[in-house]
Amino acid sequence: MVSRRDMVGMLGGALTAGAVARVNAESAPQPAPQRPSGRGAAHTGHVPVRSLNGWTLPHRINNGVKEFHLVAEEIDHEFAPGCTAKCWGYNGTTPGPTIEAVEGDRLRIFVTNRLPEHTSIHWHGILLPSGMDGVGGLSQPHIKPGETYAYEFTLVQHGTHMYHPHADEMVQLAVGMMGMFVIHPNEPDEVPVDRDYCLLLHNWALRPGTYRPDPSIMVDFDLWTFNSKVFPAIEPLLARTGERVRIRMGNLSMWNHPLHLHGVQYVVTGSDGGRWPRAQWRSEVTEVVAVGQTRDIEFVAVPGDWAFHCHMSHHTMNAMGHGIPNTLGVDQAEVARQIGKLVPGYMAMGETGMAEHTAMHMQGPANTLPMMTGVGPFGPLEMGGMFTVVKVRDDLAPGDYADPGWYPNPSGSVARRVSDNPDFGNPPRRGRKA
Ligand SMILES: [Cu+2]
Repeated sequence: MVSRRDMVGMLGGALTAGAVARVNAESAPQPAPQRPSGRGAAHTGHVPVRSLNGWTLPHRINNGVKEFHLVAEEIDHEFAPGCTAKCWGYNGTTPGPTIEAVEGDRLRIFVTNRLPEHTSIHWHGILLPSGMDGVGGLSQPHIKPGETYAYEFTLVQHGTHMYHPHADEMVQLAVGMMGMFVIHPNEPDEVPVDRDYCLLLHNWALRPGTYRPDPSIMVDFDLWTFNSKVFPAIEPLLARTGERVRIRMGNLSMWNHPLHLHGVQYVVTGSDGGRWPRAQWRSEVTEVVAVGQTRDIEFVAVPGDWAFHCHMSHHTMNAMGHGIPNTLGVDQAEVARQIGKLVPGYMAMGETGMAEHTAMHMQGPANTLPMMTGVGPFGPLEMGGMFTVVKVRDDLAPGDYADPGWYPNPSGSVARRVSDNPDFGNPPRRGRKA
């Protein structure tokens, strides 16, 4: 960790507190790195981070500097089979590829703008010189269409960070421009992890039947995503029983998201501020990742298929109408009969609940996912959006990320039906005669 006071001396690009004096003495505006960059994360025993449904940006070493190249551009993005949209991202994807580096690395990041309007990149949470902070108009001129800018700075911290434009943000974030920026510590972890996942939380106003996210929307979104995918297109998170798993979560959406994991008490261990001192770790089963924040959670994997999702229940749904009358408990048979004369196949919705509103029953507008979807080993999962499954198996090889299918529950360990009579057992019910 470095203090703000250390930083004042280090902004010129020194690597550690111990190097501050040396840099001050040399007064070098762009000092060379203390040692060459370019060691992989493996150098310090850290497993490479795995971006769900995503990828890590390759780099090259140029004179001891790690060089990355991001290209801002329009892309065709698939949220899940059956729903694609024109989005903006980096190097062909939203989110853009994860940038992964090690504390102490000197970086040069080229940013080429292939968008129809200007952009910039802000390195969110990263300690760097003011002129590298990427706020268009404040810290630099905007990057005009066709131009390439170079950002250059030395990493003086570790942690889970993000990158995003600081230019026409309302539009550029709303259509998918964002990425993760993971910095590993420059020394081995006291408590190493075996699997290191990362994902970005986001929301999209992709109105049913349309193909471009609407940037003007502030609260009323249709799609809620982990790394720009909705369930069931979100990859499961795999682990072998007993492995220590970290999930790094960043939030560049317009809502806060309480992320809930079944099956374990996880420990919240870090954020933009790096891996916290152990005295600050705390056990939770739900952690709010607020807008603009990152959070790391860690747990020791126990066998099973465990739901991992946002606990805002509308955030585990896909497109739905929010302005409709409440039909819960309303007999709509006559209305359905009348409408059915005009619209063959019309089905009244939601008399007993929304469970009927699943993939099996509903054919929505073009390019529009069912509100709830996904099928598990016991039937429809009735989820969408920010939902996936942590799959833990005894026999998974270390580093194996191939989906092992559904959990084979040991015999006798699944909830079972004991009666189909509603009077079964006659338990006490207030206001009812026994
Ligand atoms: Cu949420």
